[in-house]
Amino acid sequence: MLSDPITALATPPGRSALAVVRLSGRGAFEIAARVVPTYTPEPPRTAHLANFVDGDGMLIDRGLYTVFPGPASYSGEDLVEFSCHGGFVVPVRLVSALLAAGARAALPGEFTRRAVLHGRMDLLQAEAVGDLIDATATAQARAALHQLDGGLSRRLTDLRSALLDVEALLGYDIDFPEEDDGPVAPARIAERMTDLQDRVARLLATAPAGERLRAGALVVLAGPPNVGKSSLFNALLGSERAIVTATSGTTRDAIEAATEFLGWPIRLVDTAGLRESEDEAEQLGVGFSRRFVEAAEVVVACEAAGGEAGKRGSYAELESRRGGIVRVIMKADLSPSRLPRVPASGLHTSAFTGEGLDELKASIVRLAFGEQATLADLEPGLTRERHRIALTRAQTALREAMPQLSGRGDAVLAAHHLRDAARALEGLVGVVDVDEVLDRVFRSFCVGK
Ligand SMILES: Nc1nc2c(ncn2[C@@H]2O[C@H](COP(=O)(O)OP(=O)(O)OP(=O)(O)O)[C@@H](O)[C@H]2O)c(=O)[nH]1
Ligand SMILES: [Mg+2]
Repeated sequence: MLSDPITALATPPGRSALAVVRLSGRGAFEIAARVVPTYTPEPPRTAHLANFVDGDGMLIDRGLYTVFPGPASYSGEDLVEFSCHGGFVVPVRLVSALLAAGARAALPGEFTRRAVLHGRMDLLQAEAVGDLIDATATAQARAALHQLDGGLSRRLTDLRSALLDVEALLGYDIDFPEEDDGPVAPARIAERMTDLQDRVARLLATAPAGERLRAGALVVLAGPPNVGKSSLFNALLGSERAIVTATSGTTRDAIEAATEFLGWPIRLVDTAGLRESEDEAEQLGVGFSRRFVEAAEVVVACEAAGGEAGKRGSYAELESRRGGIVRVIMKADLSPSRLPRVPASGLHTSAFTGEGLDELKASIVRLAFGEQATLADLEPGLTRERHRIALTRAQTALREAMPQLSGRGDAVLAAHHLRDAARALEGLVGVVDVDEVLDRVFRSFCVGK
Protein backbone atom coordinates (compact mmCIF):
# COMPACT_ATOMS: atom_id res chain seq x y z
CA MET A 1 0.00 0.00 0.00
CA LEU A 2 1.28 3.41 -0.89
CA SER A 3 0.99 5.22 2.44
CA ASP A 4 0.90 2.48 5.06
CA PRO A 5 3.04 3.49 8.03
CA ILE A 6 6.68 2.42 7.82
CA THR A 7 9.57 2.70 10.23
CA ALA A 8 13.31 2.11 10.18
CA LEU A 9 16.56 3.03 11.80
CA ALA A 10 18.01 5.86 9.69
CA THR A 11 21.52 5.69 11.15
CA PRO A 12 23.98 2.77 10.97
CA PRO A 13 23.46 0.15 13.65
CA GLY A 14 26.12 -0.17 16.32
CA ARG A 15 27.82 1.78 19.04
CA SER A 16 27.14 5.50 18.70
CA ALA A 17 26.09 8.46 20.81
CA LEU A 18 22.84 8.95 18.95
CA ALA A 19 20.57 7.07 16.58
CA VAL A 20 17.68 8.33 14.48
CA VAL A 21 14.52 6.33 13.84
CA ARG A 22 11.99 7.42 11.26
CA LEU A 23 8.29 6.76 11.08
CA SER A 24 6.23 7.81 8.05
CA GLY A 25 2.79 7.25 6.54
CA ARG A 26 -0.88 7.34 7.29
CA GLY A 27 -1.53 7.03 11.04
CA ALA A 28 2.09 7.81 11.93
CA PHE A 29 1.02 10.24 14.64
CA GLU A 30 -1.30 7.70 16.34
CA ILE A 31 1.48 5.12 16.30
CA ALA A 32 3.92 7.63 17.77
CA ALA A 33 1.42 8.42 20.53
CA ARG A 34 1.42 4.74 21.56
CA VAL A 35 5.18 4.86 22.12
CA VAL A 36 5.39 8.39 23.54
CA PRO A 37 2.94 8.76 26.46
CA THR A 38 3.27 12.56 26.43
CA TYR A 39 3.00 12.78 22.62
CA THR A 40 1.77 16.01 21.08
CA PRO A 41 2.00 17.03 17.43
CA GLU A 42 2.12 20.71 18.40
CA PRO A 43 4.14 22.64 17.59
CA PRO A 44 5.34 20.79 14.46
CA ARG A 45 9.00 20.72 13.34
CA THR A 46 10.10 21.29 16.93
CA ALA A 47 12.06 18.85 19.05
CA HIS A 48 10.14 17.54 22.09
CA LEU A 49 11.92 15.80 24.97
CA ALA A 50 9.98 12.73 26.11
CA ASN A 51 10.04 9.17 27.41
CA PHE A 52 9.72 6.37 24.84
CA VAL A 53 8.04 3.21 26.13
CA ASP A 54 7.24 -0.26 24.81
CA GLY A 55 3.84 -1.98 24.75
CA ASP A 56 4.14 -2.92 28.43
CA GLY A 57 4.89 0.65 29.40
CA MET A 58 8.57 -0.22 30.05
CA LEU A 59 10.92 2.72 29.50
CA ILE A 60 13.05 2.34 26.35
CA ASP A 61 14.85 5.69 26.47
CA ARG A 62 14.38 9.36 27.07
CA GLY A 63 15.00 11.25 23.84
CA LEU A 64 13.75 13.74 21.31
CA TYR A 65 11.02 13.41 18.73
CA THR A 66 10.04 15.85 16.00
CA VAL A 67 6.75 15.87 14.14
CA PHE A 68 6.62 16.75 10.43
CA PRO A 69 3.04 16.88 9.15
CA GLY A 70 2.67 16.00 5.46
CA PRO A 71 2.92 17.11 2.75
CA ALA A 72 5.76 19.40 3.87
CA SER A 73 7.93 16.53 5.14
CA TYR A 74 10.81 14.56 3.63
CA SER A 75 8.53 11.77 2.45
CA GLY A 76 5.56 14.04 1.75
CA GLU A 77 3.57 12.12 4.40
CA ASP A 78 3.05 12.57 8.12
CA LEU A 79 6.47 11.79 9.52
CA VAL A 80 8.00 11.53 12.99
CA GLU A 81 11.73 11.44 13.66
CA PHE A 82 12.97 10.06 16.96
CA SER A 83 16.50 10.61 18.15
CA CYS A 84 17.51 8.29 20.90
CA HIS A 85 20.76 6.94 22.30
CA GLY A 86 22.70 4.71 19.92
CA GLY A 87 24.12 1.25 20.51
CA PHE A 88 22.77 -2.23 20.04
CA VAL A 89 19.75 -2.14 22.35
CA VAL A 90 17.89 1.18 22.48
CA PRO A 91 17.32 1.78 18.72
CA VAL A 92 16.25 -1.84 18.18
CA ARG A 93 13.78 -1.67 21.07
CA LEU A 94 12.39 1.61 19.78
CA VAL A 95 11.87 0.21 16.27
CA SER A 96 10.26 -2.92 17.75
CA ALA A 97 7.91 -0.79 19.82
CA LEU A 98 6.88 1.16 16.71
CA LEU A 99 6.32 -2.09 14.83
CA ALA A 100 4.21 -3.44 17.67
CA ALA A 101 2.27 -0.17 17.65
CA GLY A 102 1.24 -0.66 14.03
CA ALA A 103 4.07 0.31 11.66
CA ARG A 104 5.81 -2.05 9.24
CA ALA A 105 9.54 -2.27 8.58
CA ALA A 106 10.55 0.01 5.68
CA LEU A 107 12.15 -1.42 2.57
CA PRO A 108 15.49 -0.03 1.32
CA GLY A 109 15.01 3.52 0.07
CA GLU A 110 11.30 3.51 0.84
CA PHE A 111 11.21 6.93 2.51
CA THR A 112 12.86 8.52 -0.52
CA ARG A 113 10.68 6.48 -2.88
CA ARG A 114 7.64 7.99 -1.21
CA ALA A 115 9.20 11.44 -1.51
CA VAL A 116 9.30 10.83 -5.28
CA LEU A 117 5.78 9.44 -5.43
CA HIS A 118 4.48 12.45 -3.52
CA GLY A 119 6.31 14.88 -5.76
CA ARG A 120 8.77 16.06 -3.09
CA MET A 121 11.67 15.31 -5.42
CA ASP A 122 12.18 13.75 -8.84
CA LEU A 123 14.01 10.55 -9.70
CA LEU A 124 17.28 12.28 -10.50
CA GLN A 125 17.24 13.96 -7.13
CA ALA A 126 16.47 10.65 -5.45
CA GLU A 127 19.47 9.12 -7.19
CA ALA A 128 21.51 12.06 -5.94
CA VAL A 129 20.46 11.25 -2.37
CA GLY A 130 21.88 7.77 -2.89
CA ASP A 131 25.05 9.16 -4.45
CA LEU A 132 25.55 11.61 -1.61
CA ILE A 133 25.30 8.82 0.96
CA ASP A 134 27.63 6.58 -1.04
CA ALA A 135 30.18 9.33 -1.79
CA THR A 136 33.69 8.54 -0.63
CA ALA A 137 35.36 11.62 -2.13
CA THR A 138 34.40 15.28 -1.79
CA ALA A 139 34.09 15.77 -5.56
CA GLN A 140 31.45 13.02 -5.64
CA ALA A 141 29.55 14.63 -2.80
CA ARG A 142 29.71 18.01 -4.52
CA ALA A 143 28.32 16.60 -7.77
CA ALA A 144 25.58 14.74 -5.87
CA LEU A 145 24.56 17.91 -4.02
CA HIS A 146 24.41 19.72 -7.32
CA GLN A 147 22.13 17.03 -8.74
CA LEU A 148 20.06 17.04 -5.55
CA ASP A 149 19.62 20.76 -5.98
CA GLY A 150 17.94 20.00 -9.30
CA GLY A 151 20.70 21.10 -11.69
CA LEU A 152 20.44 18.09 -13.97
CA SER A 153 16.66 17.96 -13.63
CA ARG A 154 16.38 21.55 -14.86
CA ARG A 155 18.65 20.87 -17.79
CA LEU A 156 16.54 17.87 -18.84
CA THR A 157 13.22 19.57 -18.18
CA ASP A 158 14.29 22.51 -20.36
CA LEU A 159 15.28 20.09 -23.07
CA ARG A 160 11.96 18.30 -22.82
CA SER A 161 9.96 21.50 -23.14
CA ALA A 162 12.05 22.51 -26.16
CA LEU A 163 11.15 19.14 -27.67
CA LEU A 164 7.47 19.65 -26.98
CA ASP A 165 7.68 23.12 -28.54
CA VAL A 166 8.89 21.64 -31.80
CA GLU A 167 6.22 18.99 -31.60
CA ALA A 168 3.63 21.75 -31.20
CA LEU A 169 4.99 23.53 -34.27
CA LEU A 170 4.64 20.29 -36.19
CA GLY A 171 1.13 19.82 -34.87
CA TYR A 172 0.27 23.17 -36.34
CA ASP A 173 1.57 22.00 -39.67
CA ILE A 174 -0.48 18.81 -39.44
CA ASP A 175 -3.67 20.69 -38.60
CA PHE A 176 -3.34 23.17 -41.47
CA PRO A 177 -1.79 21.12 -44.26
CA GLU A 178 -3.53 23.00 -47.04
CA GLU A 179 -1.55 26.16 -46.38
CA ASP A 180 1.13 25.76 -49.00
CA ASP A 181 4.11 27.29 -47.27
CA GLY A 182 2.61 26.15 -44.03
CA PRO A 183 2.21 28.56 -41.18
CA VAL A 184 5.53 27.43 -39.83
CA ALA A 185 8.54 27.83 -42.06
CA PRO A 186 10.30 24.44 -42.44
CA ALA A 187 13.62 26.21 -41.92
CA ARG A 188 12.47 27.25 -38.48
CA ILE A 189 11.70 23.67 -37.51
CA ALA A 190 14.97 22.43 -38.98
CA GLU A 191 16.87 25.01 -36.97
CA ARG A 192 15.15 23.98 -33.76
CA MET A 193 15.83 20.31 -34.51
CA THR A 194 19.54 20.97 -34.99
CA ASP A 195 19.61 22.82 -31.70
CA LEU A 196 17.86 19.91 -29.95
CA GLN A 197 20.28 17.41 -31.39
CA ASP A 198 23.22 19.54 -30.26
CA ARG A 199 21.88 19.75 -26.76
CA VAL A 200 21.33 16.01 -26.52
CA ALA A 201 24.82 15.36 -27.87
CA ARG A 202 26.37 17.79 -25.39
CA LEU A 203 24.61 16.07 -22.51
CA LEU A 204 25.65 12.64 -23.73
CA ALA A 205 29.24 13.86 -23.91
CA THR A 206 29.18 14.46 -20.15
CA ALA A 207 28.38 10.81 -19.44
CA PRO A 208 31.89 9.29 -19.36
CA ALA A 209 33.22 11.91 -16.95
CA GLY A 210 30.10 11.71 -14.80
CA GLU A 211 30.18 7.94 -14.61
CA ARG A 212 33.91 8.06 -13.82
CA LEU A 213 33.21 10.48 -11.01
CA ARG A 214 30.67 8.11 -9.53
CA ALA A 215 32.72 4.96 -9.94
CA GLY A 216 36.21 6.40 -9.36
CA ALA A 217 38.96 6.60 -12.00
CA LEU A 218 40.90 3.41 -12.63
CA VAL A 219 44.59 4.20 -12.04
CA VAL A 220 47.06 1.38 -12.63
CA LEU A 221 50.66 1.19 -11.42
CA ALA A 222 52.65 -0.77 -13.98
CA GLY A 223 56.24 -1.39 -14.90
CA PRO A 224 59.10 -3.89 -14.60
CA PRO A 225 59.42 -6.12 -11.53
CA ASN A 226 61.00 -4.86 -8.32
CA VAL A 227 61.05 -1.18 -9.23
CA GLY A 228 58.91 -0.40 -6.16
CA LYS A 229 55.33 -0.43 -7.48
CA SER A 230 53.84 -2.09 -4.42
CA SER A 231 55.78 0.25 -2.13
CA LEU A 232 54.44 3.23 -4.08
CA PHE A 233 50.93 1.73 -3.94
CA ASN A 234 51.15 1.48 -0.14
CA ALA A 235 52.63 4.97 0.18
CA LEU A 236 49.85 6.49 -1.95
CA LEU A 237 47.20 4.72 0.13
CA GLY A 238 48.91 5.47 3.43
CA SER A 239 48.53 1.83 4.50
CA GLU A 240 50.39 -1.45 4.01
CA ARG A 241 48.02 -3.16 1.61
CA ALA A 242 50.42 -4.91 -0.76
CA ILE A 243 53.31 -7.21 0.10
CA VAL A 244 56.78 -5.76 -0.52
CA THR A 245 59.96 -7.83 -0.72
CA ALA A 246 63.39 -7.40 -2.24
CA THR A 247 62.66 -10.29 -4.61
CA SER A 248 61.49 -9.66 -8.16
CA GLY A 249 58.04 -11.03 -8.95
CA THR A 250 56.58 -10.50 -5.48
CA THR A 251 53.20 -9.26 -6.68
CA ARG A 252 51.21 -11.88 -8.58
CA ASP A 253 47.63 -10.71 -8.43
CA ALA A 254 46.36 -7.26 -9.26
CA ILE A 255 45.35 -5.54 -6.02
CA GLU A 256 42.71 -2.84 -6.14
CA ALA A 257 41.95 -0.26 -3.47
CA ALA A 258 39.46 2.60 -3.42
CA THR A 259 40.88 5.88 -2.26
CA GLU A 260 40.75 9.58 -2.98
CA PHE A 261 43.40 11.98 -4.23
CA LEU A 262 42.73 15.68 -3.50
CA GLY A 263 39.04 14.92 -3.07
CA TRP A 264 38.68 12.91 -6.30
CA PRO A 265 37.70 9.23 -6.25
CA ILE A 266 40.38 6.81 -7.39
CA ARG A 267 40.49 3.04 -7.85
CA LEU A 268 44.18 2.38 -7.47
CA VAL A 269 45.58 -0.90 -8.77
CA ASP A 270 48.97 -2.48 -8.07
CA THR A 271 50.02 -5.04 -10.66
CA ALA A 272 52.56 -7.77 -11.20
CA GLY A 273 55.81 -6.55 -12.76
CA LEU A 274 55.79 -6.83 -16.56
CA ARG A 275 58.31 -9.43 -17.68
CA GLU A 276 58.46 -12.78 -19.41
CA SER A 277 58.48 -15.50 -16.80
CA GLU A 278 58.64 -19.27 -16.59
CA ASP A 279 56.54 -19.29 -13.47
CA GLU A 280 52.90 -20.06 -14.29
CA ALA A 281 51.35 -17.95 -11.52
CA GLU A 282 53.54 -15.00 -12.39
CA GLN A 283 52.68 -15.37 -16.08
CA LEU A 284 48.98 -15.24 -15.23
CA GLY A 285 49.64 -12.19 -13.07
CA VAL A 286 51.35 -10.45 -15.96
CA GLY A 287 48.28 -11.21 -18.09
CA PHE A 288 46.14 -9.47 -15.47
CA SER A 289 48.50 -6.51 -15.46
CA ARG A 290 48.14 -6.08 -19.21
CA ARG A 291 44.36 -6.19 -19.02
CA PHE A 292 44.31 -3.58 -16.28
CA VAL A 293 46.69 -1.40 -18.27
CA GLU A 294 44.29 -1.64 -21.22
CA ALA A 295 41.28 -0.65 -19.12
CA ALA A 296 42.99 2.07 -17.08
CA GLU A 297 42.02 5.70 -17.28
CA VAL A 298 45.53 6.57 -16.13
CA VAL A 299 48.64 4.38 -16.13
CA VAL A 300 51.49 5.23 -13.81
CA ALA A 301 54.47 3.94 -15.78
CA CYS A 302 57.02 3.06 -13.12
CA GLU A 303 60.68 3.13 -14.15
CA ALA A 304 63.64 2.02 -12.12
CA ALA A 305 65.86 4.61 -10.53
CA GLY A 306 68.86 5.72 -12.55
CA GLY A 307 71.12 3.53 -10.43
CA GLU A 308 69.20 0.39 -11.25
CA ALA A 309 70.12 -0.08 -14.86
CA GLY A 310 68.57 -2.83 -16.91
CA LYS A 311 65.08 -2.26 -15.59
CA ARG A 312 64.07 0.20 -18.26
CA GLY A 313 62.33 -0.43 -21.52
CA SER A 314 58.71 -1.11 -20.61
CA TYR A 315 57.47 2.32 -21.62
CA ALA A 316 56.86 1.44 -25.24
CA GLU A 317 54.35 -1.19 -24.19
CA LEU A 318 52.60 1.20 -21.81
CA GLU A 319 52.61 4.17 -24.12
CA SER A 320 51.10 2.32 -27.06
CA ARG A 321 47.71 2.40 -25.34
CA ARG A 322 45.35 5.33 -25.44
CA GLY A 323 44.57 7.31 -22.32
CA GLY A 324 46.57 9.11 -19.70
CA ILE A 325 50.05 8.13 -18.66
CA VAL A 326 52.32 9.51 -15.94
CA ARG A 327 55.98 8.52 -16.11
CA VAL A 328 57.54 8.03 -12.74
CA ILE A 329 61.17 7.40 -11.86
CA MET A 330 61.14 5.44 -8.64
CA LYS A 331 63.32 5.30 -5.52
CA ALA A 332 64.44 8.91 -5.81
CA ASP A 333 66.13 8.58 -2.43
CA LEU A 334 68.67 6.09 -3.76
CA SER A 335 70.78 8.46 -5.79
CA PRO A 336 69.29 11.91 -5.60
CA SER A 337 72.37 13.75 -6.78
CA ARG A 338 72.93 11.59 -9.85
CA LEU A 339 69.36 11.71 -11.08
CA PRO A 340 68.60 14.02 -13.95
CA ARG A 341 65.75 16.22 -12.69
CA VAL A 342 64.26 17.08 -16.03
CA PRO A 343 60.51 17.49 -15.61
CA ALA A 344 59.79 16.12 -19.09
CA SER A 345 61.43 12.82 -18.21
CA GLY A 346 58.81 12.17 -15.55
CA LEU A 347 58.21 12.63 -11.88
CA HIS A 348 60.69 11.44 -9.29
CA THR A 349 59.14 9.67 -6.35
CA SER A 350 60.31 7.83 -3.30
CA ALA A 351 58.08 5.55 -1.28
CA PHE A 352 60.62 5.85 1.54
CA THR A 353 60.81 9.65 1.87
CA GLY A 354 57.45 10.55 0.35
CA GLU A 355 59.14 12.72 -2.25
CA GLY A 356 57.01 13.46 -5.31
CA LEU A 357 53.84 11.78 -4.02
CA ASP A 358 51.79 14.97 -3.92
CA GLU A 359 52.89 15.90 -7.45
CA LEU A 360 52.02 12.41 -8.63
CA LYS A 361 48.53 12.61 -7.11
CA ALA A 362 47.98 16.01 -8.72
CA SER A 363 49.10 14.70 -12.14
CA ILE A 364 46.81 11.70 -11.85
CA VAL A 365 43.82 13.86 -10.93
CA ARG A 366 44.57 16.22 -13.81
CA LEU A 367 44.65 13.36 -16.29
CA ALA A 368 41.67 11.47 -14.88
CA PHE A 369 39.30 14.33 -14.24
CA GLY A 370 40.67 16.93 -16.62
CA GLU A 371 38.47 19.95 -16.88
CA GLN A 372 36.20 18.87 -14.08
CA ALA A 373 39.06 19.40 -11.65
CA THR A 374 39.48 23.02 -12.67
CA LEU A 375 35.78 23.87 -12.81
CA ALA A 376 34.80 25.29 -9.46
CA ASP A 377 31.18 24.39 -9.92
CA LEU A 378 30.49 21.28 -11.90
CA GLU A 379 28.14 21.58 -14.82
CA PRO A 380 25.26 19.20 -14.25
CA GLY A 381 25.84 16.16 -16.40
CA LEU A 382 24.84 12.52 -16.69
CA THR A 383 26.17 10.23 -13.99
CA ARG A 384 24.63 6.83 -14.65
CA GLU A 385 24.10 4.25 -17.31
CA ARG A 386 20.35 4.78 -16.88
CA HIS A 387 20.80 8.41 -17.93
CA ARG A 388 22.97 7.50 -20.88
CA ILE A 389 20.47 4.92 -22.15
CA ALA A 390 17.57 7.39 -21.97
CA LEU A 391 19.49 10.16 -23.73
CA THR A 392 20.65 7.73 -26.41
CA ARG A 393 17.03 6.76 -26.98
CA ALA A 394 16.12 10.44 -27.32
CA GLN A 395 19.00 10.91 -29.75
CA THR A 396 17.86 7.99 -31.91
CA ALA A 397 14.27 9.27 -31.94
CA LEU A 398 15.42 12.73 -33.04
CA ARG A 399 17.53 11.20 -35.77
CA GLU A 400 14.55 9.20 -37.00
CA ALA A 401 12.39 12.32 -37.01
CA MET A 402 14.77 14.24 -39.27
CA PRO A 403 13.96 12.68 -42.68
CA GLN A 404 10.23 13.11 -41.99
CA LEU A 405 10.66 16.85 -41.65
CA SER A 406 11.65 17.53 -45.22
CA GLY A 407 9.15 18.38 -47.97
CA ARG A 408 8.06 14.83 -48.76
CA GLY A 409 8.29 13.57 -45.19
CA ASP A 410 5.42 12.64 -42.96
CA ALA A 411 4.89 15.25 -40.26
CA VAL A 412 2.71 12.86 -38.23
CA LEU A 413 5.54 10.36 -38.10
CA ALA A 414 8.00 13.11 -37.14
CA ALA A 415 5.74 14.17 -34.30
CA HIS A 416 5.55 10.57 -33.14
CA HIS A 417 9.36 10.35 -32.92
CA LEU A 418 9.54 13.64 -31.04
CA ARG A 419 7.02 12.30 -28.57
CA ASP A 420 9.17 9.25 -28.10
CA ALA A 421 12.20 11.44 -27.40
CA ALA A 422 10.20 13.46 -24.86
CA ARG A 423 9.04 10.26 -23.20
CA ALA A 424 12.62 9.10 -22.80
CA LEU A 425 13.41 12.27 -20.89
CA GLU A 426 10.25 11.97 -18.83
CA GLY A 427 11.21 8.49 -17.67
CA LEU A 428 14.60 9.86 -16.71
CA VAL A 429 13.35 12.68 -14.53
CA GLY A 430 10.41 10.64 -13.27
CA VAL A 431 7.52 12.67 -14.61
CA VAL A 432 5.84 9.35 -15.29
CA ASP A 433 5.62 6.83 -12.49
CA VAL A 434 7.13 3.76 -14.00
CA ASP A 435 7.34 1.20 -11.21
CA GLU A 436 10.13 -0.66 -12.89
CA VAL A 437 12.29 2.46 -13.04
CA LEU A 438 11.57 3.13 -9.37
CA ASP A 439 12.55 -0.40 -8.44
CA ARG A 440 15.83 -0.09 -10.26
CA VAL A 441 16.69 3.25 -8.70
CA PHE A 442 15.88 2.28 -5.13
CA ARG A 443 17.23 -1.24 -5.10
CA SER A 444 20.64 -0.10 -3.88
CA PHE A 445 19.39 2.23 -1.16
CA CYS A 446 19.89 1.64 2.52
CA VAL A 447 16.94 1.06 4.80
CA GLY A 448 15.91 4.24 6.56
CA LYS A 449 16.59 6.51 3.61
N1 LIG B 1 65.45 2.97 -1.51
C1 LIG B 1 64.22 2.67 -1.87
N2 LIG B 1 63.82 1.40 -1.99
C2 LIG B 1 62.58 1.10 -2.34
C3 LIG B 1 61.63 2.12 -2.61
N3 LIG B 1 60.49 1.54 -2.97
C4 LIG B 1 60.67 0.20 -2.90
N4 LIG B 1 61.95 -0.07 -2.53
C5 LIG B 1 62.51 -1.41 -2.35
O1 LIG B 1 62.51 -2.08 -3.59
C6 LIG B 1 62.20 -3.48 -3.43
C7 LIG B 1 61.02 -3.87 -4.30
O2 LIG B 1 59.88 -3.18 -3.85
P1 LIG B 1 58.40 -3.58 -4.29
O3 LIG B 1 57.53 -2.48 -3.84
O4 LIG B 1 58.10 -4.95 -3.81
O5 LIG B 1 58.57 -3.58 -5.85
P2 LIG B 1 57.52 -4.06 -6.98
O6 LIG B 1 57.72 -3.21 -8.15
O7 LIG B 1 56.15 -4.11 -6.40
O8 LIG B 1 58.03 -5.50 -7.29
P3 LIG B 1 57.22 -6.74 -7.95
O9 LIG B 1 55.97 -6.92 -7.20
O10 LIG B 1 58.14 -7.88 -7.78
O11 LIG B 1 57.02 -6.40 -9.38
C8 LIG B 1 61.93 -3.67 -1.95
O12 LIG B 1 63.11 -4.18 -1.35
C9 LIG B 1 61.64 -2.26 -1.43
O13 LIG B 1 61.99 -2.09 -0.09
C10 LIG B 1 62.08 3.49 -2.48
O14 LIG B 1 61.34 4.45 -2.70
N5 LIG B 1 63.36 3.70 -2.12
MG1 LIG C 1 54.83 -5.59 -6.20
